[in-house]
Parts: sequence; structure tokens; C-alpha cells
Amino acid sequence: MTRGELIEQIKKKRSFLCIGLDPDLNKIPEHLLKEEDPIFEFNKAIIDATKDLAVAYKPNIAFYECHGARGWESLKKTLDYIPEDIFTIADAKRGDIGNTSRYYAETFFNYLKADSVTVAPYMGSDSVLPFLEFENKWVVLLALTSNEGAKDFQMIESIDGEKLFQRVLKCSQEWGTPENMMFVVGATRMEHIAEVRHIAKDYFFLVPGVGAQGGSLEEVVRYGWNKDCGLLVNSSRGIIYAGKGANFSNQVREAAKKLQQEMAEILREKKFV
Ligand code: OMP
Repeated sequence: MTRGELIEQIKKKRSFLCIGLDPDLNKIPEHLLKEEDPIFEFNKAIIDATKDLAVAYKPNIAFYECHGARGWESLKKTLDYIPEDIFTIADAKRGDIGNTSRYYAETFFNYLKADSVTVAPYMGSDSVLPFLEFENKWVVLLALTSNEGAKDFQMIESIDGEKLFQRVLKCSQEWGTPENMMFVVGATRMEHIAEVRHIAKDYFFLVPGVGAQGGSLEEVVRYGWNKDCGLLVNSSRGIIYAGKGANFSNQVREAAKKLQQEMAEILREKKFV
């Protein structure tokens, strides 16, 4: 998917919602456990209930890989099931020496056919560049993450006062462009999101941390908005586990709709739609 197509979807759906598909067999409704592929059935119900509200889905690979070959099968079926006009993010946080990264990229782009993959910048340019060689595919690069441990390395300052995440943001703009790279910026790091926007003006941010991790949509928009919206706000547990029992997908839809309506209001206020 191109950047223009993504912006078109945001306008059309009046939403910049990304739903995280992080299925946990201990949390999904019990009746699904009888199905041959409970994870796929769970995801399918969520996609059916929310596909008019979300502009992106983000399956986190950990929740599939832990089930071995069956998990990969569920992941592939899930990605194949997501409608073409919805942006897909394979949340795998990969990155390795060049030739290895190339095969990671083939896995997520050619085999799974995801639009994008999350990549860790730690190993530097040759670990990221192979992901950027695929037409209409995206790197979602970790810049400033939402977890507590983000401060351990990402906040380290060099002698001239530049923090590591700032260096990542500046340096990586020599590798990718706003057409094929986004940055992960956690919704729990509000004190820095404006700084990130200042360094990466035209880029989309994937913002996880709203919902279960306590981040605020309003603040994300206040500090992270750009002229093209520039935001994909993710919620995983806050949406996918909103419902219980046989009709769980009704409550899932309600939870997604609540966020989408807040987004629609913001887009209207910003005169974006
Ligand atoms: P919830 O906290 O359940 O909404 O899930 C957040 C999702 O975003 C999980 O799949 C995390 O792995 C992912 N995530 C973060 O929570 N923080 C980050 O800084 C980066 C990510 C990510 O790359 O998506």
C-alpha cells in the first residue's frame, strides 16, 4: 500500500485506528477453543466486526510463533483474510546482518504479504536497508518504545547531548523516506513525542500504548499530529479482549467504535475530513 492510499483510507473511514491482533489462548472466548484453528477463528471474528473501523491491523508474531507450525498457519490465514485496502503490520521487530535481513524481508513481504514489518535499528544501516528494497512495502522502525525499559538505551545521551532515539530518527531518514518508513513512538512517552515529530516532520508514526498501557489519544494527537494526520494509533488488548462469551465480537466492535468515533471527531476538528 502506498502512503497516498493509506491517507485515503484514513479519510474514507474517518479513522487512524490500528487493531493489534495478539491472540492469547488463555484469554480468547472458550467456545472458540473447540474450533480446529481457534486463533484464526478469533481473529476472523474481530476482523469481521471491525474492518470498517480500522485502517490497519497489527498481528504481533510472538503470539503465533509460540505455537510452532500451526501458529504460522494461523498467521498466514489471518493476513490473507484481511481486506486488501487495510494496511497490515507484521510486528516482528527483526533486523540482522544484511543477507539475513533480506530473508526476513522475504518472509514478511513475499510469503506473508504484509505491507510492513517492525524493525529494530540496533544493528544499523545494513540491517534495515534490505527491508527498504521492496516496492510499496514499509519499514516500521522502533524509535521510542512504550515500555519501561525504553530508558535503558533509547534515552542515553551522547557527549553533545543527543539522545540515542534522536540519533536513530535522524540517521534512518538517510535510509528511508516518508513513503516507505514509519517510526514506532509509544503513547506512554508524551513528554518526547513532540520532539520526535520535530525531527521527523513528514513521517507516519505507529503509536502503541493506548488502552491497556494507559496512553491518551488526545495527547498523542496534540503532540504527534502532522498535516497528513501522520498517526496510526494501535490498541491490542483494549479492543480484542473487550468481549466475553459467544457474542464477544459485539463488545469488540463497541470498543473499536469508541476509539474510531473519538478519531472521527479529531479529524473533523482538524478539518482533515
Ligand atoms: P496493548 O498494550 O495490548 O495495546 O498491545 C500493544 C502492542 O504494541 C503489542 O503487540 C506490543 O508488542 C506492541 N508495542 C508496544 O506495546 N510498545 C512499543 O513500543 C512497540 C510496540 C510495537 O512495535 O508494536
